[in-house]
Amino acid sequence: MPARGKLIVLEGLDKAGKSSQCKQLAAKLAAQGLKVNAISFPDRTTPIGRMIDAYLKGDDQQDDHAIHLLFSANRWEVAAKIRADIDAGINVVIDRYYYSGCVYSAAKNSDSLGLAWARKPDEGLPRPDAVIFLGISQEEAAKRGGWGGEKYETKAIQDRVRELFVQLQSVEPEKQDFVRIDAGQDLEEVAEDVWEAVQKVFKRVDLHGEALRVV
Ligand code: NYM
Ligand code: MG
Repeated sequence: MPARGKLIVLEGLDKAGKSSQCKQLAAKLAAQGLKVNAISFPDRTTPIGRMIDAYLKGDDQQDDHAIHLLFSANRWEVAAKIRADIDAGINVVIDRYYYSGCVYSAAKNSDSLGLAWARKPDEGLPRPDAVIFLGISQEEAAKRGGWGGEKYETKAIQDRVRELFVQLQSVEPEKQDFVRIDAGQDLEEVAEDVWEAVQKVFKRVDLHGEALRVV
């Protein structure tokens, strides 16, 4: 029986370089003759994704809880396809997942929307075999600057998101999922660290015949 596909997520703040690292990783896996499907969240192409896009661009207002649930629904739309790909031996590389979902919503500091509440709607989704967290320091983020004009792209929110990512990585089960990589390095060094981490995941999953888990 062929090995199942692996589910790898890249996470981090805006400007951490996730999208280009995802692209490189998918290309490297494909170059090894492996099947790979690269996706990103939010997927702005679906009807729910278009509502999210309008919210992020400031063209539409949403209650904090309502938009949170839309981000989650946007993942559930694709959950069965992710599972089918993994079963068919296709590796799935994802740019942002429910970890972003939790921290960006909780960064609004609303009393009724903490990390625990934020995590609930994603329970039952396929759980990644590893989450590669591209960490950048406050200084490095400030140097890169140049956020766009989308919702959350302010220093105050990004600083709070950074704190919440640390908090999320300090509790189980998320703690087990994260592999932290210094994204302040040169792009090539980051890509090498990502590749090294991914190879470890492949070895671990195949060696123990680990089944895909759920959030
Ligand atoms: N974002 C992303 C959320 O607030 N919740 C989520 O569940 C996800 C997946 O969307 N600032 C936020 C984080 C980003 C914004 O994502 C757009 P990107 O990857 O920058 O296009
Ligand atoms: Mg962004």
